Amino acid sequence: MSADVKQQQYNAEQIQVLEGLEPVRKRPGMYIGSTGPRGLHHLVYEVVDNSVDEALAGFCKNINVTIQSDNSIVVEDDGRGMPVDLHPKLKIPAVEVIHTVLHAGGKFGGGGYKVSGGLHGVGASVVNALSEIMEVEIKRNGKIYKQTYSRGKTQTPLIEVGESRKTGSKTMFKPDGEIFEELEYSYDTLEHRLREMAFLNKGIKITLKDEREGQKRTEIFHYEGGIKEFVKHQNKNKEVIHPDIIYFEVKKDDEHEVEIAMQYTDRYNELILSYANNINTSEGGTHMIGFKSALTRVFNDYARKNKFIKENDEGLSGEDVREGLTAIISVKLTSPQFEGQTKTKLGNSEIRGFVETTTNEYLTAFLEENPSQARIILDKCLRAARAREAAR
Ligand code: 0RA
Repeated sequence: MSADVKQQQYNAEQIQVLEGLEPVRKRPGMYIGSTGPRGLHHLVYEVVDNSVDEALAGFCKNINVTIQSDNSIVVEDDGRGMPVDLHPKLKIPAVEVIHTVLHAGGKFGGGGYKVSGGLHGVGASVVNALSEIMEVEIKRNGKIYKQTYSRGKTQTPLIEVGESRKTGSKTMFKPDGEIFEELEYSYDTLEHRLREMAFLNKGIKITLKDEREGQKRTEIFHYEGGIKEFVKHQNKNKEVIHPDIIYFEVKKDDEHEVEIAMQYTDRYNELILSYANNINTSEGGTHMIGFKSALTRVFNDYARKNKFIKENDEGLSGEDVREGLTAIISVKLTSPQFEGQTKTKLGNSEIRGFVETTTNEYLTAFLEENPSQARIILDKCLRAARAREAAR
């Protein structure tokens, strides 16, 4: 990199620091998509994502989300507590940097899979910018610290307010009525996303509590079986055709992980949900392509080997082997590339081969080890193929 390009980058960073969060308040849509209900709910996901990151890093088990009676939100976790030490350059506490500097602390940097990069992944500072009040309480170093912000600006310095032997972070925010068209949270919307997060991150316990008058309730989302239970949940009102959910999880290196769960139902349609770093990749991408190729390959190989179809027969199509299938594909990677119209298409090319090889291996093993279930699934695929032939 040339010296003047470096200089430019340096200046750009400086400007961002100096500008603070005004740009976020000027163009909220650029940062959270909209100022309607979607954007409003997005604020909660941004804050929860930071706690989920702490859980994925292995430091936190419980996340509590509360809708308070005034439609303010509290997110509390039992992680290490946000860092409070002074930022070497800015000379203010790290937690204050996280909340008042755009992108800074957004994803802290360094190691682990982060719930980010998807639609927005903009961090706590954007939530602050769009909140009339935001308060953090941190338990760390045997102490309890507190700081408040408003509309992107620090309101009170970080102070010690007590002592505690526990660690964790608690964030309260109230979305700004000057920004959002509507301030009322939908329990169902939050429930749907938080349950999905719990399925995608097995073992973490997310509690959702509604304290609003007339709709008080609490639900706990905690799935030791992870996406295996997600498939069961998706199939709960459907007739499944074989007893076992096919499931596998493989970590390749410190940078790539794939987890797949699948089960066939008696339906004609397929339901394949794919995720990258907990973000629903509704436009699919390389993980989806790898999975689909492996599926077609494995069932055709198995069908030929076991004489379900003749050696030089045309074989089963992709649609034939997906008919009635419910599947969840979840990949985690350190540098996800999101592409497509809505940035919900995974682009990382290395993921395709990884998912394909893994699915080939585990699905083949499942069919070999479970011949009676293999037979049921194959029968359904063959029926789909015959119906397709007949229609032609
Ligand atoms: C210690 C170090 C780092 C982050 C956290 C604790 C932490 C952040 C949040 C946000 C919500 N809950 C939290 N709990 C802990 C920085 C880690 C790094 O630099 O990778």
